[in-house]
Amino acid sequence: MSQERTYIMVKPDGVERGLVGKIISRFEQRGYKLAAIRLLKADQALLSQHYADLAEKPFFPRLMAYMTSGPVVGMVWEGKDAVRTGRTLLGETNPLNSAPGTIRGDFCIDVGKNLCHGSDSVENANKEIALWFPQGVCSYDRPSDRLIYE
Ligand code: DAT
Ligand code: MG
Repeated sequence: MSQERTYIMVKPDGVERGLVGKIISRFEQRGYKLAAIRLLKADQALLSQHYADLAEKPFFPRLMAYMTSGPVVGMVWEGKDAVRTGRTLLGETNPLNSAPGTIRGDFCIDVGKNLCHGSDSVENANKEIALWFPQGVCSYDRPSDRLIYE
């Protein structure tokens, strides 16, 4: 079974709106395994590394202000196709394009308050996991895997 991992983060609006549990539930109920979780107020330095690819975008200063406005919950979820399916569970970048049933499609409206982050490739997932969890993640056996994977 694939041990692919993805970095999922509840943004400050999600934390302040009390949606952390609901977002965790989406991943739990789908069958993914929690490998790490952390609540923190991220600083500009950390977020600038996380969003390095977007540094030249016009919305970057607003994105930084949003992401430093309160604590975030960073998580690592593990399982088959975790990166691609994690993005599917989140929905589209612009919540207005997100289907009902996705996290963004169910809980938000504006792109600048889109609740959550999910890695967009396995390569970026590995970089983001190393950035947000330099201490490493948790490896453990989960007996219920036999009920989820064939
Ligand atoms: P995603 O979070 O879906 O991977 P992204 O990596 O392109 O999207 O952008 C990171 C975040 O930046 C996104 O979640 C919200 C913000 N963002 C992206 N495009 C934006 C835009 N056109 N206006 C305002 N914020 C934007
Ligand atoms: Mg992205």
